[in-house]
Amino acid sequence: MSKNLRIAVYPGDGIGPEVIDEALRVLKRVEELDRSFALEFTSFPWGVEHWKRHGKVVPDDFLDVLRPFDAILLGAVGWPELLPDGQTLAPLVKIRQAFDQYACVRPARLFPGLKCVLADKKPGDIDFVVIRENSEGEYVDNGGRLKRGTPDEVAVQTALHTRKGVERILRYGFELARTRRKKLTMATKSNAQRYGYVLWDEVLEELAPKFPDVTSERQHCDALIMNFVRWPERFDVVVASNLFGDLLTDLGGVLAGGLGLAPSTNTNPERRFPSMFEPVHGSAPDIAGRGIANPIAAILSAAMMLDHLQLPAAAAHIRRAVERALADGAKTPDLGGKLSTSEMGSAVMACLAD
Ligand code: GGG
Repeated sequence: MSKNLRIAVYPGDGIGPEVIDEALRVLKRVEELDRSFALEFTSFPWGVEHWKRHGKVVPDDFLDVLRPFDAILLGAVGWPELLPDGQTLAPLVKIRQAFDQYACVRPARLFPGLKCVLADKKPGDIDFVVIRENSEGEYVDNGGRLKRGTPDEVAVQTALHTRKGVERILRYGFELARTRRKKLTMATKSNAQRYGYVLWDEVLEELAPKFPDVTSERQHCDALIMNFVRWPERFDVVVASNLFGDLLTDLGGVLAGGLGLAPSTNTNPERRFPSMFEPVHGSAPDIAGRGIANPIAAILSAAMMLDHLQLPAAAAHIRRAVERALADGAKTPDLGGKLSTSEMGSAVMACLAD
């Protein structure tokens, strides 16, 4: 009997709809080939266009609309010339927090056939996963502004780190490290941030003995960024706060061939709410509408969605096809090639059939 799954699709702005179209084509093809599951997609045209028509980026009840779905597939949000970043990004952050999608999983793996921006690094040297704490930290909407527009203006933005939040994301990282090369690195900045990151350090120290098979360490985030560039092969699982994780994963994406390839999850591990899957990249207004965006990050995000939906064979099928297409030389302009977005999608589809 086939498993029926309902997927909410939020293509968003800029190149979001272009790359999501290709991810949907690939998902539909895998569904046809696999036959053990059926995906029902419902698309929500939210974002800048919705704002132009209704004065809001998303409808007021958008969380209630999304809640019954099995998963959410997101493209990209934002168009700074048309709307302040804070407005377009807010629904994305609200989804992550309201649905307790506390584990943002962002793998960085250099595929065969791709060049690394670092001299002498090859596939195998770049293979790590950043686990970004996704529900609190620096992204909590906690602050305010005083004396606006005056020379004495003040802005306060307070990060919030809870023991529960830090402990559960570190546990998630340790569990993942157990299935990989058994090494965990935690990003900290406890030399300068004497409250929040000291809590992170203490929780790591308390948890480490519970995972004796995993080697753990902490690095100040500034040094960690430098070490990503110097010695990427030394990293396996990296756990970071919300903001640090956001910053580290743009670099991780570039080390693994480019942001056009970097997938991401926003996972609620307990499955009480739908999880969300999205490319790491943003809406890239500079290339929107030109049909040249790389759809691989969206396609790999769709594969991560299938993994979460407990369809590992279908997910692996997509990943193999992507790997094969890239090894055969399929490349969009960001990778130095000439393929359009849909030609890249077709190259992956062709490899699915093999
Ligand atoms: N692919 C989703 C997207 O558009 N992300 C843009 C962005 O700025 N994200 C910030 C974040 O992930 O916190």
